[in-house]
Amino acid sequence: MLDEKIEPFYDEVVRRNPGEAEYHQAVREVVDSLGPLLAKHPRFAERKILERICEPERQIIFRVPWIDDRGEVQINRGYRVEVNSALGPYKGGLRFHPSVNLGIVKFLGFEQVFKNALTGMPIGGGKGGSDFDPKGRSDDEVMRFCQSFMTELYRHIGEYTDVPAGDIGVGAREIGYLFGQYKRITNRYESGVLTGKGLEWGGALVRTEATGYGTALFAREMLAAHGRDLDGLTAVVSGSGNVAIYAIEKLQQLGATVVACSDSDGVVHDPAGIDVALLKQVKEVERARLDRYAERRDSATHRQAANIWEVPCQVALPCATQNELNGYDAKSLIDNGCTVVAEGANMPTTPEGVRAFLDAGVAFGPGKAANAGGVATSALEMQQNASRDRWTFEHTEARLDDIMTDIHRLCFETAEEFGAPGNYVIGANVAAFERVGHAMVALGLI
Ligand code: NDP
Ligand code: 2IT
Repeated sequence: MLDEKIEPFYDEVVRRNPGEAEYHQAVREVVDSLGPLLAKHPRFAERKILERICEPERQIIFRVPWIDDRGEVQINRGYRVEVNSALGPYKGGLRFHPSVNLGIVKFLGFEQVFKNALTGMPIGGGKGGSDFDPKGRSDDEVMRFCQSFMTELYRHIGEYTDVPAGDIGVGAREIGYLFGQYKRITNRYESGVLTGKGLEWGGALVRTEATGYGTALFAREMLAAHGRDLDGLTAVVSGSGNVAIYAIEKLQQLGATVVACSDSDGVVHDPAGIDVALLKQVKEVERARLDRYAERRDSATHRQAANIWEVPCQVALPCATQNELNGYDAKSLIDNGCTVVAEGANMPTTPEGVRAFLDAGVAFGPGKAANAGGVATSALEMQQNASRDRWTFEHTEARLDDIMTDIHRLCFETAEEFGAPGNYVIGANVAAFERVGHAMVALGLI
């Protein structure tokens, strides 16, 4: 496809997928990067690679009925969108959050295809989830929901077919209930069907930490490309879930001070540096809200409905959710001296925000590159399951570090090759699309 055909192509994607704003946004960002690549490989246009990538291979929507603790019937909607399997089985997380809808699952699955390609591991892309809201639900309710969800999902997944994992609202507890039901229905101990498992039953060391660690390592590489490091820098990390907690931990191990984090209610400001042990106790053990952190720490304050991006910092890692950082926020960060942004969440920066960062010369690492450490370590978990092996923390973390360093180098060098030095958005989109595109050409019209 030539450059002038991109606009009508995008219009057609919007027409065929009405009302799916996040999906349109994710497609637009990739498509806008691809002109020079499509000119380089005419075969991609002949074989309609872009058109096929934007049409998921399979989209599954199902009813999830379950009974709450009061004995009342609840009905949620479940999704699994299997976007592309040219490089390997569909791979990607499950999100349980009331905002989940088809457009959100499709945007996440679309991003996942490219992210997974960047890891260099043999994994295709997909995503799933439900509009189930785990907040305020008892452990038994979560279990009953997961069992009902898997009672339908099991027929669509498998270690060689589709391998889900966690995302927002889905951690080791939920993966446990999902895996237990899969095992019961299929009568197979098929460890490689899900990743993010507990360490006692097939999980891999470092998977819990991997996304956050990987994002911090990507930020380290972005600084290293300019002869700098994290030591002594001030950072801000939005969110306070799985990705945020371990991004904070690794940033601080690398010498930065993280002075703020957040949840959907507000912002914790802690100029002394976030106490990660206390944060884990509040969020992972007690499953409490973030204000409890501030109650227990003298140096910290909690402000409701505050804007975390107004806290001055040199490094910012958005690690909560999509479109959490807009053009105004980007301008605040830039005005306050921020020079490095790495996305731990998927598509957390709006198109206006991305443009502001690129125009200001901020080093901007898009999620599909910067947060790929989670899914890459999922692939390492699959590898350990397949070989019935168990690696040490140090060995696995060293693999993660190599993978993140390689992804950074690939994006950096691709951006230079395509005439956009320092533009990791173009570097990531082009390098990933090239990998998936070559595989799709080789596999014929499928
Ligand atoms: P968690 O459920 O562990 O944590 C999510 C965090 O983001 C919480 O602090 C939550 O606050 C906040 N959040 C979620 N939705 C919203 C919202 N609509 N508005 C404001 N805050 C919100 O999820 P993860 O840490 O796993 O995921 C965070 C991001 O990272 C997501 O974008 C996910 O897709 C992405 N990601 C996750 C990977 C993984 O391995 N887990 C891998 C790669 C990317 P609250 O508790 O108040 O809802
Ligand atoms: O967005 C993501 O990359 C994830 N939620 C992790 C996917 C995975 O399969 O580990």
